[in-house]
This record gives sequence, structure tokens and C-alpha cells, in this order.
Amino acid sequence: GPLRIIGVPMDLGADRRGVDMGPSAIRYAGLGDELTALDYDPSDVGDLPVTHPEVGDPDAVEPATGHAKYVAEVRDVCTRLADEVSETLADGAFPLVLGGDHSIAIGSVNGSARDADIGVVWFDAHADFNTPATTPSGNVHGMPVAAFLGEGEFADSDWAPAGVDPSNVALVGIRSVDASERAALADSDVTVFTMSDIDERGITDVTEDALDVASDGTDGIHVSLDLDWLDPNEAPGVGTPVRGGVTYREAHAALERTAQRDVRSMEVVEVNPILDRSNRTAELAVELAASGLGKRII
Ligand code: DIR
Ligand code: MN
Ligand code: MN
Ligand code: MN
Repeated sequence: GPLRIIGVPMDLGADRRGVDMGPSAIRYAGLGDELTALDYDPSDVGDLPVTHPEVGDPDAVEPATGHAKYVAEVRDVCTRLADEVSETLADGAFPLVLGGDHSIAIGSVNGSARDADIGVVWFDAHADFNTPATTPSGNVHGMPVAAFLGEGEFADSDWAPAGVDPSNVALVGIRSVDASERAALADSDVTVFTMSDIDERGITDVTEDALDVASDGTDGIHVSLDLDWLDPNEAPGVGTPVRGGVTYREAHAALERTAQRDVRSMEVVEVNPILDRSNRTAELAVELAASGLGKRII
């Protein structure tokens, strides 16, 4: 079917320059051909314009309390991205969003949820559940889950909350959680599957549970794939690597399971070709997107 590739060269939500080149690196790794081979009919809308950090204002803060660097620009981009994703779905096409740092998920999720009840499966090393008041870094890429759920200061914002039920959100492969995030997660209805859960139960069982959480009573699933979910040996081209991630084969197994469900939208984020080795993280992003979109070995 029709699929629309939407590039978002966002690097305002993270500390590391270079993640803005993620969409180019993923395209260069052969995304279009891979999707065509899968019998999708891909079209590419190019990249949404994103202000350069040298031009934007790191200290413009909205919501009014706490600290969230470049939040005014992040809000602009996410608002436009939400429109693009929603329009893509209205046109009967599948939105595949290429990041860029993970702050763009606030836009993807809002777009996907505009005309449907959705669940979210979040493959990541990090919980991304900080708010402007709790963030240790000020980086919005550590906040998108809290943002689209309207946690903390995001509750009063007119752009972040997506109306997603936290009981339909599952985080998978988590191994780096700030103390404030741990407390807020414990108070929320978000389901967290850590790397320890994967150690004990295996990737397929854990993924099936996460997909059940996101499917329960919803019209479809948004899949958010942060490449730092994988072990840094496999995915070195990311800004905030954390040891002990999923293996190459576990990642494929999880995305293959995901493809069996009602996936409504997908994003692959945090690919940073400057930090990479021979574009292997972007190549991995292409492979995993293909598995998540139905590619099978046989
Ligand atoms: C950290 C790192 N929890 C923060 N988060 C990252 O800055 O809030 N998320 N790297 O992807
Ligand atoms: Mn249109
Ligand atoms: Mn993330
Ligand atoms: Mn991460």
C-alpha cells in the first residue's frame, strides 16, 4: 500500500549535533528500495524544516516552569509534524517518520492519535518520562512520553498532550531511568518492560505483552523505535548509548512480532551518522523498519 516517508532533521531536543543528519543517513542506507521490495508504494515528502540551534533560542521556555531547551522550536516542528502524519493517514497512506532526535515523537503521536484511539510501543534504552521540572539535562528528547501523556507541566500546554491513555503505553528494553522518572512512572499507568524482563522472559514474550498493552481497546499502534534501544556494539551511531541493550536478532524478533499487529504509524529516531561507523546504525534502522513493516525471512 501507499507509504509516506517524512524526514524530521531535528537536533534541538538533544545535546549532540549530527542527529539532524539521521533522515539523510537512513535514506542513503536504502530505505526506499527496501520498502519497494516489500510491496509498499513509498513516496517521500522530504524533510520538514527545522531551525538550526545557532538560530533558535535555547532558553525560550514553555510551559512556564522548569527547563526545556529550545522548547518553542520543538513545539513548532511537532505541530507541523502532527499535521503531516494526520494528513498522511487521512490520505490512506502509512506514515513512516525519520528522526532526528526523539522529541519529534510528540508530533508523531499527536498526528497518529488525532482521529483514532491509539496505543504506543516505545523501544528505547531510556524511559523518556522527564518533564521540564524533573529533567536533569533540559533536553526534550528525554521527555516525549511524559509530554504526549500530558504529565506535569505538559498538562497545561496546547500542543503536547495527545489524548493517549497511559494504560495503552508500553516501554520496552528500558535500562536508563532517572530517579525522578522512576517515581513518576511508578505513579503512572504506563507499563515498563526493562532489560531484566527481557533477560528473564525473552524478547518475544515481552514484546507480545507490550503489543497487547498497546492494542487493548485501541484502533492501532504507534511504534517508536529509538536506535539506542539496541546494544551500542550493534548501534554505535546514537547520541546517548547505554550498554546492555538488545541484540541484533532480538531487535528483529521484536519488530517481526510487531508487524503482526495493527501498526498505524512508525518512527525511527536518534540515528547520528557523525557518531556512527560506516552508516551501520542507519542500515540497521532500515532493516528494522522493514521487519516492523512485514519483512519476513521466508
Ligand atoms: C536522560 C537521557 N534521561 C535525559 N535521556 C535520553 O536527558 O532526560 N533519552 N537520552 O533518549
Ligand atoms: Mn494530502
Ligand atoms: Mn528515546
Ligand atoms: Mn534513548
